[in-house]
Amino acid sequence: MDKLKQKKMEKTLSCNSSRRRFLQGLLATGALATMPIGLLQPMLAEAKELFSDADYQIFRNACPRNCFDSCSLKTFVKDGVVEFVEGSPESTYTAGGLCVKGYSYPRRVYSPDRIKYPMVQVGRGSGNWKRVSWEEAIDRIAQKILKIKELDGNLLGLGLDKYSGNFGITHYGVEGMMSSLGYTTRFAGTPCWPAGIDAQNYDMGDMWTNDPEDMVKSKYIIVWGGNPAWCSVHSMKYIYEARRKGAKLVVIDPVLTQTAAKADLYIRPHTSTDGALALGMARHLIDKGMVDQEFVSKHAVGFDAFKKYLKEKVSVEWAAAETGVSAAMIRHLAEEFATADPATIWIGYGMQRHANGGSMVRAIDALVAMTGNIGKEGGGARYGHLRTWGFNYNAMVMSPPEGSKGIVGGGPAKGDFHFGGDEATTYSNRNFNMNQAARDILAQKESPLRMLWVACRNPMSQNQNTALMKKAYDSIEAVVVVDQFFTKTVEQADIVLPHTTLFEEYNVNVGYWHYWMALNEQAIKPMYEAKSDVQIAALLSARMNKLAPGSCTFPLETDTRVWMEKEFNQGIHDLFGIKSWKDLKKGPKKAKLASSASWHDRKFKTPSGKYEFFSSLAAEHGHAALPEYRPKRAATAPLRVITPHSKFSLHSQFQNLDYMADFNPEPFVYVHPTTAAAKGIADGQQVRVFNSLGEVRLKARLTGNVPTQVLVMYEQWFKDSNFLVQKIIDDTPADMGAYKTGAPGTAVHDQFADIEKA
Ligand SMILES: Nc1nc2c(c(=O)[nH]1)N[C@H]1C(S)=C(S)[C@@H](COP(=O)(O)OP(=O)(O)OC[C@H]3O[C@@H](n4cnc5c(=O)[nH]c(N)nc54)[C@H](O)[C@@H]3O)O[C@H]1N2
Ligand SMILES: Nc1nc2c(c(=O)[nH]1)N[C@H]1C(S)=C(S)[C@@H](COP(=O)(O)OP(=O)(O)OC[C@H]3O[C@@H](n4cnc5c(=O)[nH]c(N)nc54)[C@H](O)[C@@H]3O)O[C@H]1N2
Ligand SMILES: [Mo]
Repeated sequence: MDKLKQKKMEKTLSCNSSRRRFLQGLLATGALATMPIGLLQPMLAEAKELFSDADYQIFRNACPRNCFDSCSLKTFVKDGVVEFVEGSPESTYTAGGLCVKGYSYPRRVYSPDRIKYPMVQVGRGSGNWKRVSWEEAIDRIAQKILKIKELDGNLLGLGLDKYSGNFGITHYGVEGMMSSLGYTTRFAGTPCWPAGIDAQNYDMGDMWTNDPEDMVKSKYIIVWGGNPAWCSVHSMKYIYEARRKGAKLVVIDPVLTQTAAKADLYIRPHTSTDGALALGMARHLIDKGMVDQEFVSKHAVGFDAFKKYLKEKVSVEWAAAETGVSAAMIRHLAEEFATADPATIWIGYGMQRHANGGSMVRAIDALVAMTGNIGKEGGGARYGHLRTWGFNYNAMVMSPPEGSKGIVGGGPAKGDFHFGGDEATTYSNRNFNMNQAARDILAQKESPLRMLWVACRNPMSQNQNTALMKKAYDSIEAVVVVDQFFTKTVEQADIVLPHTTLFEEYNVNVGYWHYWMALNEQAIKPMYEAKSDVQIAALLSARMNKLAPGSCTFPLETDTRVWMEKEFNQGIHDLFGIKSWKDLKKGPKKAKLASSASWHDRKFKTPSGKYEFFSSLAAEHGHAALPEYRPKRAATAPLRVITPHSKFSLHSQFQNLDYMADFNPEPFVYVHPTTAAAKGIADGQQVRVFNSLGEVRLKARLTGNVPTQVLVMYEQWFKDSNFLVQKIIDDTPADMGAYKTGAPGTAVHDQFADIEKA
């Protein structure tokens, strides 16, 4: 760190208590490994003396972001102000520490950039926002909804785009709000992990992962296309502990990530070729007779067919040519993996965001299965789970008003909890593909999408092909966004409604990686005029019924403690060993697991009840029945582009805060020096990254951490910046995802562009 930066850091460290604790937290947990701890240690010691628990009201909170770690927090409040946050010590997973984003929360609450009041934009994109009262904003929205019904005879012209802004259980009230108005248009699918979900469902009948805390028992850990050092910091301690006990860590990623930097062995395949790598390893294990015969004969079906496929179509040399990893290395890796017991593979979500992503996951699953590592503590094909999500989803399930019309004969839609009853067999919601939202919006001729409600979601930032998205939004008569900041989507809205932060409401959160549940208490009063999604829905309901009695069934109760009460059931209570959500006031709780291993009884949920190397269901859905290699997508421009997740942001969140700008002030495109030299590009030079969709202008950073044929930019939102990776990323789908999530995944890392000096 240079002198200037150090001076700045010293200054900011001493500026105020929340800032001070932010930095202190980072240092104490090493969440920001790049900081010179030695230099700041004295200030830390001084800071520590300034804080005593007795001076604070302490609340329980839960980070509701879409993240592996779903942390439980302790929030320190003085005079009604959140001064700082810490990780809960009671959760062995959070273990008292947070990530850099978590420690920045107080700044998020008190950021001067927060949306404070309902506002109306005069001319989308103009920035000409006028403050209006809640009453006026809600009245405008209600009038518009009634108008749509009058024009079309149904509400399919009203759409909801919601995803992962807040995974708190009462936020499903947003879906409930839509159902309570009638049959509407929904955006089905997820931009995140669908291809891998389907892959694991074909292989094992469900997505289910070992407890991450049992990685300490592993003897061999492969992190394959994931970057937990940034995206799951709390998992790293288990990996380190396993290594201390002698385990080997292998990272497979085209980019030399911070996780790769911690590995014993780093392997760099060409992007989109991991399937070939896994199959090449599998072929070698067959040649060497290093297969767990008991598992493949007793607990699996189709292994002989898989073996036949490997012998006929796959060789180690072929895999080497396809992946760029040497044949010797493929053999070595296969043998080490098969010999270690237990051995595990963490299948990253990044790896399956490819046109052949689901197939790659199936090939990797097969490798874990044939070595007998499925159902073992410390083993497993780790991907994710929803085993702790057995809530009632009352918030989501609302009856439509009498006489509502929707898609005739549509039947219940996938991912839509609102079905059952006679009417649902006659009418249903209309589903668009979330990952190709723009196409579906523009293609609709009947009941066109007239009004869009966006909550817990930032599509103009997170959806691909910005130009097409803009065109789709331009075709919508009214866009309402509920958010905390003036995001890229808010820029394209007519009305924005201010949302509370997690500290301003009650809620409860579980995870899709670990097995903990945490309560989120209201720690402070709502800031400015901010309201929660449920409060907004209740306001809308009241207004709708005033204007047109019986037009909305959403209840007027807005205390989310009452809502939470209705979400819990005996199953959840038993799983976590609690009697009520109130027990979580004592601290987060972990699910009682029969074993830390998923599939520990080897009773799979596939049609055969066994692990399916050969899946008839996959074939029925138009895929190969076997985990066959699916070639990579044909290039559409000279270089490959990867746009993964950053340490300093969670998608479009956090990087916009000034706390983060201090650490990471601007975006870069990371280019290999050889590629840069060929284009005459120097380090730090302004460049344009472009393809047929558009261009992104930013500075280049030259680094050998990326391969010669790959450009890397991180998907992030910098305040007051035009930077947006989606301008050059298209909406090509992944091969799988439609089965379990209602739409295929999106191939965001399977992209192409060129680069030149700007
Ligand atoms: N700090 C932070 N944490 C996060 C998030 C965040 O935005 N920031 N997001 C959260 C969410 S929603 C998710 S889904 C997860 C994502 O967690 P991860 O899956 O760990 O993260 P990604 O950044 O999507 O991708 C991981 C890696 O995949 C690599 N990759 C891309 N293509 C290929 C390929 O063809 N082969 C191989 N082997 N590797 C490839 C990329 O280079 C990248 O290093 O993290 C969660 N946690
Ligand atoms: N190029 C590229 N694109 C990607 C990815 C990639 O790796 N590369 N990753 C993909 C992945 S894995 C994911 S998960 C998606 C994420 O896609 P999104 O879920 O759209 O991502 P976020 O940027 O987190 O946007 C959430 C928004 O919700 C707001 N919000 C937060 N809390 C609340 C709340 O309580 N109520 C309401 N109403 N709003 C709230 C936040 O301020 C934020 O604007 O992006 C995908 N897009
Ligand atoms: Mo995600």
